[in-house]
Amino acid sequence: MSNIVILTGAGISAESGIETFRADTGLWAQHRVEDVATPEGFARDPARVVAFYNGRRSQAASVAPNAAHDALARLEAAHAGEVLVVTQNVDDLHERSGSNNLIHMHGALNSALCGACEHRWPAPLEMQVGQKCPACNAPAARPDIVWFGEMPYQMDRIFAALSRADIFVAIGTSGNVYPAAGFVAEAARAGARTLEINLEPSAVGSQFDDALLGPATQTVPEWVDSILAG
Ligand code: BV8
Repeated sequence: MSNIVILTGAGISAESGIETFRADTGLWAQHRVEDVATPEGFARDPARVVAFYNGRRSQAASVAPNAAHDALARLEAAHAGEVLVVTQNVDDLHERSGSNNLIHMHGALNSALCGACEHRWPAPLEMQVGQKCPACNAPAARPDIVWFGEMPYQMDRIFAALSRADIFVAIGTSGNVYPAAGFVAEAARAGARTLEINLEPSAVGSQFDDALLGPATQTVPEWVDSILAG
């Protein structure tokens, strides 16, 4: 009975129509990271940051999960051991496909966070700057997103899962952002077999035991079928 930890990145949602970050025409070619994905950028120009995430929230709401998300939900339902999906994505396509054992390590578009008391509540489609927190009333609402320089969520739970993983798979992630890019080394240290699924080898591709190259909507269902076939 194997324990499987799966790290996903923007590539798994690309074929649903959500832009990745580091492609030539991706989000980071259109926006400066420092402006929209750091606490300092939010402090300088909250309207710009809130508008950036409002746009991405409405885009995520207009697309559907694809065959790769569906295959991971099918794996969780049918596999005898633990299946944990750790996603860097802030869209909700994994949960809409039916994945339940899921960690959003970089936050979620559909959640709002109070910068004063850390209360969380469902984000409206259009957040406003200075919206009041329903718990403490401070005008300190922000998107519940982990920006550069902030601590990703549920790291203790992720490292505990990596330490007991038999199989670690990274899907559609470029291996440029830490600590997620370090999970393959952590899993390998714990004795897991490691697999990268991507269009091309990532920045940490040489650290994986195996690679499956091709679009996620084809490669992920193929891999899930092979695991479920035993
Ligand atoms: C932290 C906000 C302390 C969310 C994002 C070690 C060394 C150097 C630097 C650091 C280090 N440790 C930490 C740092 C600093 C920093 C960092 O990593 N900097 C980098 C740039 C060097 N990290 C942090 O600040 C993090 N916090 O470290 O706290 C700490 C330390 C240790 C332990 C615990 C805590 C916080 C990082 C959070 C960043 N937040 N954005 C948002 O707006 O969405 S980053 C952003 O990048 C997104 O979250 C995104 O998910 C993430 C990763 O990007 P990818 O998902 O990989 O997307 P990308 O476009 O790059 O790649 C797409 C891939 O898909 C490609 O490979 C492509 O080939 C593939 N693909 C495309 N289409 C398909 C496909 N594959 C298959 N099928 C397809 N169809």
